[in-house]
Amino acid sequence: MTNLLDDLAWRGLLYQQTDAEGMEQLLSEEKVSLYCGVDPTADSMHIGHIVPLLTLRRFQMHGHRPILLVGGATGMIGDPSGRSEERQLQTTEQIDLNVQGIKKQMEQIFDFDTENGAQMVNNREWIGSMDVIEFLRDFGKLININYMLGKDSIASRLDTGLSFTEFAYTLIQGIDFNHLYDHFGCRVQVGGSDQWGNITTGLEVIRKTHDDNTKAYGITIPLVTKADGTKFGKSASGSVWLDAKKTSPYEFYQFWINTADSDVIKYLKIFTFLERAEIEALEVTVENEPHLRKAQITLAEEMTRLIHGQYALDQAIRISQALFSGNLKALTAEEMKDAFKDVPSVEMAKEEKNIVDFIVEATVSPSKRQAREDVTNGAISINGEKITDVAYVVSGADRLEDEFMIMRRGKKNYKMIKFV
Ligand code: 629
Repeated sequence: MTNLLDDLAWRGLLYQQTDAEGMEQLLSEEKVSLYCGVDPTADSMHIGHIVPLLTLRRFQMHGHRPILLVGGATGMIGDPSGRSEERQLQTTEQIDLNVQGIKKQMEQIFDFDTENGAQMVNNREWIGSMDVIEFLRDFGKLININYMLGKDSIASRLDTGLSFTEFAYTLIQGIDFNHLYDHFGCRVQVGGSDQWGNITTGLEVIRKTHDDNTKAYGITIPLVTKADGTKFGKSASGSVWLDAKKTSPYEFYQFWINTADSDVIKYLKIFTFLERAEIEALEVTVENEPHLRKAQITLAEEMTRLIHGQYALDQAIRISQALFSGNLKALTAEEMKDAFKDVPSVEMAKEEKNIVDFIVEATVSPSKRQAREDVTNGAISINGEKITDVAYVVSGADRLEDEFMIMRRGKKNYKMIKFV
């Protein structure tokens, strides 16, 4: 098996390391426990969250043991790292709901019952019961204000404003690392590059509360970037969520399919468990036959299967093929709704109407004359069925679930008609 750190480096997953040599030595000597935390700011994770989690899985595949921390306590505070503005506090009830959602998603990504199965923890377990005097005496005293002011996440907010609450956040995360070090034998913390300050605070706490030869390490992962400079992880409709109710498996699949040639190999390295030889073979196809989009298809399949499973992947592929071929009849009403979510839509009344009038009212063709011509030429279809008779009457039978219709003009112009 290839060396884990070499593999991580090749994948572009190593950004900063607190002690690269020490860590290399550690991993060559023993199987370790390591952790990454996610704050329950929403009831679902998005694809930005999974990069460090997938990295933990890579460690797990090499025999190490992942600890997944859900920030039931830190989520009550809000991490200032990488943010230019103070956060709005969320209610305990909302945080609790979010914790449930995130735990469920973590359970889907990891193995829990093998010898080095993942463990899940919630920092509310130890932070929740700590009183303020204990916090200030046992931990506050360890950290110098000057040290904290040197951190990016804090320094960058001094001008625009930072509450004491968010200022104290980094120390809470530091206490977590110390707690996991003591009670779970955790030696390494992994996070995105924005987590560097919090990870090093943890090492500081560990150093101050233990003797000199204790050893813990931190590594960060670079921010995922796009070659065109726009922000990674957004689709037309916003963040790409893991929750199928927020981002359908079809949208999820499409997000990856739409990856640029200049990004796709990088993403295969970061997000998939394909091996080096397989990724290098795909790199050749991007060079020689980019129009086949083999690398994008592989990426989309791997990611959709990983997050949503084989069945949802098959469905996403079916929708994509139906859209590509124009054969909408192969789809269920549910699949059509999903497929055309981002297509322009118009609202119309539930009335019987001549096809030509209907087309004009739906703004599918610009004029009656054009509409008549489009119908006669066979350019118009309703729910995948061609309509060539200008006397055709659009009725309830053309409505899917009595609610909507997909109308197509020419090869690619779709419109969703919603009936009200
Ligand atoms: C307590 C809380 C800990 C350790 C970590 C944490 C959460 C951490 C944080 N992370 C981000 C989040 O939760 O805020 N303070 O949204 C997010 N993370 C994944 C990556 C990240 C980071 O979950 O580390 O860099 C995004 O890629 O922003 O004891």
